[in-house]
Amino acid sequence: MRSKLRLRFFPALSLLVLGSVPLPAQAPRPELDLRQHYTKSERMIPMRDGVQLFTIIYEPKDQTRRYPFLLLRTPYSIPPYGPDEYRAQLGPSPEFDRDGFIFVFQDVRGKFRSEGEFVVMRPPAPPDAGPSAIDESTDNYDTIQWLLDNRDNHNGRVGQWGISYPGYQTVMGMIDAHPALKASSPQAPPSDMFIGDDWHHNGAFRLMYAFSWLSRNARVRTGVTEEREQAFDYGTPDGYRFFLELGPLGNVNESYFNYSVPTWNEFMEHGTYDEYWQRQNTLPYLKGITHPVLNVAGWFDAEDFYGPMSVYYTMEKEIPGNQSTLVVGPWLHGGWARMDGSSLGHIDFESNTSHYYQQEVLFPFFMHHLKDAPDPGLREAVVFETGANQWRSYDRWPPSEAVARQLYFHADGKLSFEPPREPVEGGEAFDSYISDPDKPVPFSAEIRTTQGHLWMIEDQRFASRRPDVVVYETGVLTEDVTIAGPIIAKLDVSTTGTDADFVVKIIDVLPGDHLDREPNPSGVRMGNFEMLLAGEVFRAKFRNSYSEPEPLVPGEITRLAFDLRDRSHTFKKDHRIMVHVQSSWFPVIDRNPQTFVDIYSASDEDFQKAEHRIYRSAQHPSHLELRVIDR
Ligand code: PG9
Repeated sequence: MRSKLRLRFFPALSLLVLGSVPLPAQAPRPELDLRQHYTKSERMIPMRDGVQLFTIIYEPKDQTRRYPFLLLRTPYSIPPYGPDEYRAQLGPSPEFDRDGFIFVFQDVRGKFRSEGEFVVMRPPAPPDAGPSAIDESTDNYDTIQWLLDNRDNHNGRVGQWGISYPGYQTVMGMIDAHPALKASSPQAPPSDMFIGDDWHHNGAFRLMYAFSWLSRNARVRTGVTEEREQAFDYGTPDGYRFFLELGPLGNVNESYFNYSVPTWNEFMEHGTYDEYWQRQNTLPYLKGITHPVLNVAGWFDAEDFYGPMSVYYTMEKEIPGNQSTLVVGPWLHGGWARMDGSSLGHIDFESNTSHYYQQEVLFPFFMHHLKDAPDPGLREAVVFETGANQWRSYDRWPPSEAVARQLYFHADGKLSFEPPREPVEGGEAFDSYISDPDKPVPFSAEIRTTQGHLWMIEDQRFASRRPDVVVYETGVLTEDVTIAGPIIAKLDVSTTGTDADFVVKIIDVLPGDHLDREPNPSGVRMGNFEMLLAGEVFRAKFRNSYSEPEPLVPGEITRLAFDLRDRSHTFKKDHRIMVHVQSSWFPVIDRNPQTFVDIYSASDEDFQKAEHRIYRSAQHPSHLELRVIDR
C-alpha cells in the first residue's frame, strides 16, 4: 500500500512524506505552528436536559474550503484550558493537523468544566425513557447538532475517535448515531466489564486496576474544576504487599476509601453478572449502524483488548453489511498513538508499527470518509503478526485459512499436538499443586503499585519456577507454527475446595542461544526468555452461568472452557511453545478464597489453601485450541 497523505497547509512538505518507497522507520514529521493555522474557542454546549458541556473547538483559519469535524469526548479533561493555550497536537496523529479538520474536544457530563453528574459507564437510557432522557449517546448527538448549527465553514460531516474511555464514548456515538456522523474509530473501547476489559475478566475482579482507577477518577466531585485528582498514595512501591496486607476486599472502605468512592461500593454489591453489569454492556446496543467503523486494538493491551475485539465480532454478526474494519498491532493500551511501536518491553518488532498504522490505515480512513480522498482499499482485517514481525491483511477475521488444532498437556510437563492416547488404568493422569491465598502467584516480577503495561509481554521465568505453577512445554520446534484467531483453553480440573480461579498463559520460549539486545541497559538475558503471548483467568463458580454461580464439588472433575483471546503470532523454528496453569495472578486479579462465597463480603477465615488437579488423560485431555495457518 502506498501512502495517500495530502498536506494542505504545507504542500511542499508532502514530497518528504509521500516518497515512492515505504516510509522509513523514523519518517520526518515537520512540526506545524498550530496558532498560525487554527483558531481556538471554548463553548458551553447545551444538552436536551439543559445541562451544558464544556467544549473546546480548534478551527482552521483557512476560509477557502470547508472542513469536517473530528470529535473526541473524554472524562480525562481536555487541557490546556483557556483560549490562548494550545494543545501540542490536535488530531490522532500529526497528519490530521497538517491536512486541516475542525477538532472538537469535550469534557463529558459531570467531568472537569462540564456540568451534570458523571456516571462510570452510564448505561444507555431505556427506549421509553422520554424525550429529555439523557445518556452518552444523546450527549453525543446533541453535541453534533449544536456544532452543525453553530459553526461555519464545515462540510457537514463528522468523524469521531477516542482511545479507551473516549473509545467507549465513540461507541456510544455510533448508537442511534447523528446522521452527520460519517466515520467512527473506537480504539480500545471497553464493552462488557464483567467478561473482559477493566473491571473483571470472566467474572474475576481486576483488583489492582479498579482500585487505582476508581480512587482517582470516580470520587464524589466537589465542583467544576480543571485539576485532575491525585493518584492514590499507597505508602509503598510494593503493590503485592499492599494488597496482601489489605486482606479481604471488605476492608477497602475502612482502611482507605472511607465510602468516598460510590462506584467501588456498587461493585462490591454486585458480585455476579446481574442487571447492573448487563445494562452497561455496550454490545447489545450495536444495531443499525450504517457508517464505516475502524476498530483499533493492541495485542498487548492490559486494559481493553476484549472490548474492541468484541465490538468488531458483534458488528460482523449483527450488522454484516456495515463496513467495519479491524486493525490490531503489537501495542500496549493506546500505544499506537503515543509510541512508535517498534518494540515493547524486551521484544523487538523490527519496524515502526505505529507510523504504519497512522499513515496507511487511520489517516486514509478518515480522509476518505470525511474529505472524499481516494479509498485506501483496506481489507477486512489488518493485523501485525508478532514473531514473524509482518503486517498481514485478511478478508475476514479470524482468517479462513486458520484451522483449529489442539495442543495437549502430557506427563512430565510435555506439550504436543498429539492427544493422550491410552486411557489410564484404574485411575487418572493429572498434575496437581497447592494454591495458597496467603501466597498468591504474582502477575509480574516488577515491584509496582499499579499494573502498568509490560507484564502482558513479560519474561515468565519468575513464574515457571514456582511450585504452584504447572508448566507444559513442546520440544524445540522444527518449523514455524503460525496462529491467527482466538486461543481457547479447555481444562479438566478438580479441587479440594468449592471455588477456584484458573489462569492459563501461552508463552513463546526463545532459543537458548538467542542474542541479547543491544544496547542492553536492563541487562536482561534473552537466551530462553519466556515471552508471555496471551493469558486469561476464569473464576470457576461462573462455569455454567455468570449470573448464577455454582460451587465446585470437591474431587469432581469439571470441564472449564475459556478464551485467552485472539492473537496473530508465529512461534519460530527453534523456539518452544509453553503453557502455564496457575490459580492466582495477584494483585491484577483479587484472590479467590477457594470456598464458595460472595467474595466481596468474604472474611479472613473464608480464604483456604486447596489442592487443584489438571487432568491430562485420554478421558480428560486438557488442552489449548489454536487456529493454525499452514504456510
Ligand atoms: N481503561 C480505562 C477505562 C475505560 C473505561 C472505564 C474505566 C477505565 C481507560 O484507559 O480509559
